[in-house]
This record gives sequence, C-alpha cells and structure tokens, in this order.
Amino acid sequence: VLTPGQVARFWAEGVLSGIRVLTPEQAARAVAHLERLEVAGQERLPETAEDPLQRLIRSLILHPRVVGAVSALLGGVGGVRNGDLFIKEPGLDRGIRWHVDTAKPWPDARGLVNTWLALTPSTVDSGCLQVLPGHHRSLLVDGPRDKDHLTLSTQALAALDTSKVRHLELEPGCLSIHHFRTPHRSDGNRTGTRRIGVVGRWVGPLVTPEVAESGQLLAAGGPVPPGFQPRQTLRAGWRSNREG
Ligand SMILES: O=C(O)CCC(=O)C(=O)O
Repeated sequence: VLTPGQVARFWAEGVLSGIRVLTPEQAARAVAHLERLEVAGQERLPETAEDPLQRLIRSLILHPRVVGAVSALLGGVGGVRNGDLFIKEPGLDRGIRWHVDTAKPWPDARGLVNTWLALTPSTVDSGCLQVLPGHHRSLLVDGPRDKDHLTLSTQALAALDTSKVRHLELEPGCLSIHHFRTPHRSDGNRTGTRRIGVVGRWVGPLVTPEVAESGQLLAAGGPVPPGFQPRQTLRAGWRSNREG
C-alpha cells in the first residue's frame, strides 16, 4: 500500500496524507449507511459484535488498505486499541486544541499511530486535521503528564513553531496517518455539510500494554502481541462539535 519513500517520509515527519482507501462513491455510501443508523446525541459506538453500526465502523477501520498501510509503517500490526468518530456539524465554530495522543515519550511510544479516514471532504473550511510535522520524537517542554491531560500548555506551544502547521486536506475515501506524538488540532466547520473522520488508534507488534495504556486490542487479522487480550468489538467514541 505504501512505497518505501512514503514510509521514510512518515518516520521523518510523523505524518503521511492522501492515501486512497475508498472510492468517493464507497465513501458516500458509508455516510448514507452511517446516517441511517446513527441516533441523535450518540456518544459511543454500540459494542455488540453484530450491531450494524459497530460492523460498519469496524470494517472501515480494519479496511485491508488501512491495515496494509499501518503494517508497512510498523513492520506488522498488533491491533486497534480504540477508535473515534469525529463529526463536525456544519456552521459550528468550535475546534479542538493542540494536543498529542499519549503522554508516553519517544522511543517508548514509537509503535503508536492513528489512521484518519475522511468520509466527507475534509478541507481548511470544514475543519480538517492540522499537524506539526517533525515533532513526534521531540521531548515537549512542559509536555503532557498523563493520558487525561494531553492538551498542550501555553509553555509547550511557545516552544514549538506553530507557523509550520500543515493542513491535511482529504477527499472523501482518503486517509492520513499521524503518530500519537505528532501535535495536532482542528478548527470548526464553516461549510454547509458535515465533516466526518473515522479514527483508528493502532498499536504495533512490539508495544506493551503499559505503553498502550490498555490490556485489550481489536485484532487486525493476526494474533495480538504478548500481554494483550484480543477483543471482538471496537471501542469508539462518537465525538461531535455540538458538545464541548
Ligand atoms: O478530527 C479531528 O478534528 C481531531 C482528531 C484528533 O484529535 C485525533 O485524531 O486525535
């Protein structure tokens, strides 16, 4: 799925974008399916293996091209720790502040990556993901203390050059991958349509439960690494910019 050049670029920058996973038509069908099943005020993905929404989101995160891309980066896959749906409703200004996805520093955190699959156009106007390339190995000044405090402080941000921000615009059906230690944020949605991103939080084959901060993984076709229990279902949050 990825060329050696793309793999090298990911490890240099902590981010890779524009990987085609679904055709635009398949992405549109996934949105229609999702919107038939979604309920108002949904906060989590249902966790019954056969639930149709669970099956839909699980199949998007475990799409063979997503698994192939993660495997190319990590030298195999351990599994998916959890997922998140990030839905930005039209015309809502609220964004997400600069943060990282783990307090574990490099190199312990090396095998932790996120896949971000766009189901609708993700653009500067709709609040696409923004990243600071090249910082996944950095020891952040005043960095996050633990998994419940991952937002970067003013001091941490002052030590980073946020003018180097990269906007990860994606067409429907395209994927970006960002390392857990790559600082990222996003703005509100100024367009008239929803911005929907499906995020998988992946663990590589050499990661321990202590570093993953979880003892369970959704398997991605192979065995989960030593110390983890395999799960049949995906745990995922349903995050909307309607709530805080
Ligand atoms: O989709 C977004 O706007 C934010 C995603 C994010 O923060 C994440 O994947 O950790």
